[in-house]
Amino acid sequence: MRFSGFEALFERAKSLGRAKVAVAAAADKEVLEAIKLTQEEGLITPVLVGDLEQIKRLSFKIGFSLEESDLIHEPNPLAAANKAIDAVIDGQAHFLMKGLINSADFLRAVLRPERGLRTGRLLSHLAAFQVPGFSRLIYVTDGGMNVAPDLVQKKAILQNSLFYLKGIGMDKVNVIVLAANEEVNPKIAATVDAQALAKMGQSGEFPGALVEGPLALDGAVSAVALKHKGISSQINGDVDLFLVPTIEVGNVLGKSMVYFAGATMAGIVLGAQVPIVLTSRNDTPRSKFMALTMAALNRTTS
Ligand code: COD
Repeated sequence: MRFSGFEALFERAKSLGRAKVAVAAAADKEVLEAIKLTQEEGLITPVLVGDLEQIKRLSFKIGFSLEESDLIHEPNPLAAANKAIDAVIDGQAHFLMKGLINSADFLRAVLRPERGLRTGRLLSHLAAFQVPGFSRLIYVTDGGMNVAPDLVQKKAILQNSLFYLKGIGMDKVNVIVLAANEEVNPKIAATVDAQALAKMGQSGEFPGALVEGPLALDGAVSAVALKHKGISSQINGDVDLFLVPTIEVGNVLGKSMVYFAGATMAGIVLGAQVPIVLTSRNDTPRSKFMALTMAALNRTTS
């Protein structure tokens, strides 16, 4: 099973009933707008942690009634992150969302050794893209958290994404380990790692996934390009998930889809005790809404 777009993801998430999200440093207009939308759609109810005076002022401004929200007053952003994480650990919320706090500070709070959300697994970022002209969602990992993963980390990043995608109902995932070309060159680590990951796939280490690489972007999305280049690929242009070599490649690939191709993007962090919504200020309300949807879907499978 594949998701044709965010609408299909949303319908599935909605069928699971409301999830509770703890929002760290929630006094942010765009974040509250996304929370308002998702609550109105019956997807979530929030625990809002932050400066209550500001949360109330902003909520009033956007017409968001706080009647169904749990409220925790904590004006300091880092302390708010810690309290939101506490709410998750204490079972008051199914997942976590970043508000008006620096991403790295927020992630460090998530990773704090005591009362953090560590599991022993590597935390990694998974983004989903609805790209005009494509009849399926395209996923990219990791363009948001791990800066320059080694082979062991790439394997863990791939496992996180496959665990998520299988958990939401995808029975077969076509994975391309992205590089700039198809030849394995010892001087280009991305190609060496890609070959190693493809071999792991062949020996059954990623059940439910077809893993190929190294492959450049054109061959991942175009059977015609593969034919021109004389490359045989079982995936044959039908990629679901890109595993990228560095954070920059993932970040640029994702933003290119958004800014050059008009794609909508949503992303979450996987590998912690619960999914984590880590949106940036530039994300559109729809993008934040869809990130909440991705996390809500994952509540029992994280
Ligand atoms: N998964 C699990 N544990 C981790 C991870 C991870 N991905 N990263 C670090 N840890 C653990 C380490 O094992 C260690 O115990 C502790 O956390 C601190 O490790 P450091 O010193 O390597 O980590 P930091 O604090 O320097 O950085 C961690 C960040 C997540 C903040 C860092 O990786 C980062 O800034 N990533 C990029 C985030 C970003 O800017 N994204 C841009 C788009 S939003």
